[in-house]
Amino acid sequence: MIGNHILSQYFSDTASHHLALFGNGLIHKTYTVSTGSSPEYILQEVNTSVFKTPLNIASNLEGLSNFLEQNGREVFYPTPLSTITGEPYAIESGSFFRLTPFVKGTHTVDACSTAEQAYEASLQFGKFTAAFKGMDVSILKPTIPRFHDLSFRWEQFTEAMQNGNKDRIQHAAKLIEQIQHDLKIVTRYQSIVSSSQFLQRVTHHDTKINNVLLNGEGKGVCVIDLDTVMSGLLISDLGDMFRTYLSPGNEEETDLSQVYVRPDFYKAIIAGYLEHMKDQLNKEELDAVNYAGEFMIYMQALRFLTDFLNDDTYYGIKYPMNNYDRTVNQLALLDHYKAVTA
Ligand code: GN1
Ligand code: MG
Repeated sequence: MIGNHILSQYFSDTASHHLALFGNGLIHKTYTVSTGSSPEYILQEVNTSVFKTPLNIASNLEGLSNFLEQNGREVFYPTPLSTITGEPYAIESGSFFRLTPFVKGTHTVDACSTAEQAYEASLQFGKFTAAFKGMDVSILKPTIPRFHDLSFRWEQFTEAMQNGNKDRIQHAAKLIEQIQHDLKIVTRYQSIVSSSQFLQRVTHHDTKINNVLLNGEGKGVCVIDLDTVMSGLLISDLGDMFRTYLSPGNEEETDLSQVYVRPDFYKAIIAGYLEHMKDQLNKEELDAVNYAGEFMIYMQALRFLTDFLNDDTYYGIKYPMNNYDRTVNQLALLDHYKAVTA
């Protein structure tokens, strides 16, 4: 258990600070810090095998806040505090820790269970991106290189087909065929990235519902978890909301009768996103709204399948066929999605 030696890099007196493990995040280890009965800070140990350059995250956050300040704009999101010596992280035995204020009166949900929640979350992600209109996004550094680059994910899949586990390749023959059958999703991505009509904007890249803080009335307060904020495309943020809010069953669901698209949630995501973004999107981008869901659902199926073929080196698994089942799940969702948006 980490202890007060980390906190002492932030506070001169840590005698009354208590740490408790918090949440169920798969990537970072998270703790609450309190001196009384309610949490006052969130302490996170950054997973440096996923985020190999934590200083890029800090540099991006600084770039964002400089832009807001210089342009007299405001959008609220919690940002890490500096240590007593002015550093963005407390470093201990090579591990990086950061401390962020806990936003009082807020909570998160792990599943999107009403269309109102879908609307509230989507509105917050659109508001976040919209606040940075006009920013030179080339100053943002990649925190995970080529994270939502579908051509790169396709290359990784091709590589796994050559060097991956032979038995698994054989076992997954049907899924591989389905993936290959949809190659046009990759081709459309390639035409989008080479088109000058698709603007690079400040993009969150992890628009799951639990990355939005909600207040006691269930209204959205702000987005959190800014590690993957980088320059990116509309299809990433909108697409991952479609991928993760539309179906009542999530990506772990093996009962496929629970995996389908709720049309009212679909409308709510678009309405929420456009609330702040409608004036910024051009015709080509608006025409790609439906493609966004195909793009993200397909990319996730591809990533799960690639990891399965590579003997599960990236995603945590709970049982041997977990990544296989996740691929089946995402391909089923893709079929439903295509049918609803055709
Ligand atoms: C990972 O574990 P989580 O929810 O933070 C992944 C996302 C995937 C998601 C699929 C850094 O996110 O891109 O969509 O799993 N994040 C990273 O569950 O790879
Ligand atoms: Mg996350």
